[in-house]
Amino acid sequence: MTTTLADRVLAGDPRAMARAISLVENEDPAAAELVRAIFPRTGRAYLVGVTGPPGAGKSTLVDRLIVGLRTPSAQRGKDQNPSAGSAVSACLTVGVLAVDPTSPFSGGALLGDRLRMQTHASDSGVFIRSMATRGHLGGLARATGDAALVLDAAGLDVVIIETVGVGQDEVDIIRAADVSIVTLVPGTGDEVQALKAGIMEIADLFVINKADREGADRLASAVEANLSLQTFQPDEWRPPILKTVATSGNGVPELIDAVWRFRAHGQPALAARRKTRSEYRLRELVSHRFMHRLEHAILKPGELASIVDRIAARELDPYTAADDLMWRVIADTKSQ
Ligand SMILES: Nc1nc2c(ncn2[C@@H]2O[C@H](COP(=O)(O)OP(=O)(O)OP(=O)(O)O)[C@@H](O)[C@H]2O)c(=O)[nH]1
Ligand SMILES: [Mg+2]
Repeated sequence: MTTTLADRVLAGDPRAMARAISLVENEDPAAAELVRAIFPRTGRAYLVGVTGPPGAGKSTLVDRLIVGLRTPSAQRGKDQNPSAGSAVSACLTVGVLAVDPTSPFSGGALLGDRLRMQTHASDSGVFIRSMATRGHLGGLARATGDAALVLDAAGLDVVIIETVGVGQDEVDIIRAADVSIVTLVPGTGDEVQALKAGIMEIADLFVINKADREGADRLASAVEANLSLQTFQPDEWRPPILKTVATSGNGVPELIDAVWRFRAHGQPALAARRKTRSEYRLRELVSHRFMHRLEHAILKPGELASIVDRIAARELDPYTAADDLMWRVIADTKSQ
């Protein structure tokens, strides 16, 4: 069944893509098989991460990015750029994953996003999907990474991952992206938040959205002042600070240009980033699978909780407990 689903995903069937994303979102056992089948056909899409505080205008901006990428001028910009990768024949196709780490439900808070992006509903070159937390955040980051693989395998040229927040939690999600756009808004104290959360390091491009509001220049200066504290090598990418008004589309063409410039600039960096991502995914998956096996195949129900209680009560130290659990998994594997 999954082979057929994988084939349909590879053929770019939107219903199969939606179903495949549901499988990865629900951590369905069939998801692993699906990813195995599509993985060799991934690595072609360009993954664009858009993050920022709630209400920064990310979805409005993403909507504008879709429009921009679907027009031939964005296409030209990409083709003019010899190192931007293989030329795409007709028009750029775009996938969007709107991820909300704060919401346990797909739908609710994100319904607005769907409605806002409804204008693209009839465009077969655009695929939009909301994703929300099912259980722990690590699960969401993994599901987002896998969902991006699905869209990549389906042949979409650009996959935009929108996620709310500017904290450490989002860093794991945005790690899946080839380029990270951090959106900030004037007059909300974002400067302080941004500096605190350490997002300076993950931003490849800064966007001051709602630049029609007062304080945009002040915010740009604050980000600039912070950037100037860092040393950049002469050939190193220095994140530009762009101003946009997502509601009117002002500054969006410049943003798209900056994305392509980053892409052209960062070929070695891209390879390194993809390698880091592969390593992160591998490590994360091994620990997740290990724990899953432990909890679902080896320990009795409630046993993990009682070990945790004993550690909390200082009857057992965490190192001894961890070693013991590790050996139990190894012993179980050997006995099979
Ligand atoms: N004045 C002004 N308003 C904007 C701009 N961009 C977006 N907005 C408005 O800001 C509000 C929030 O926009 P969204 O696009 O939903 O913001 P978001 O960051 O996706 O929000 P969440 O996903 O809920 O975190 C909407 O009412 C938009 O119309 C802008 O450039 N200027
Ligand atoms: Mg949004």
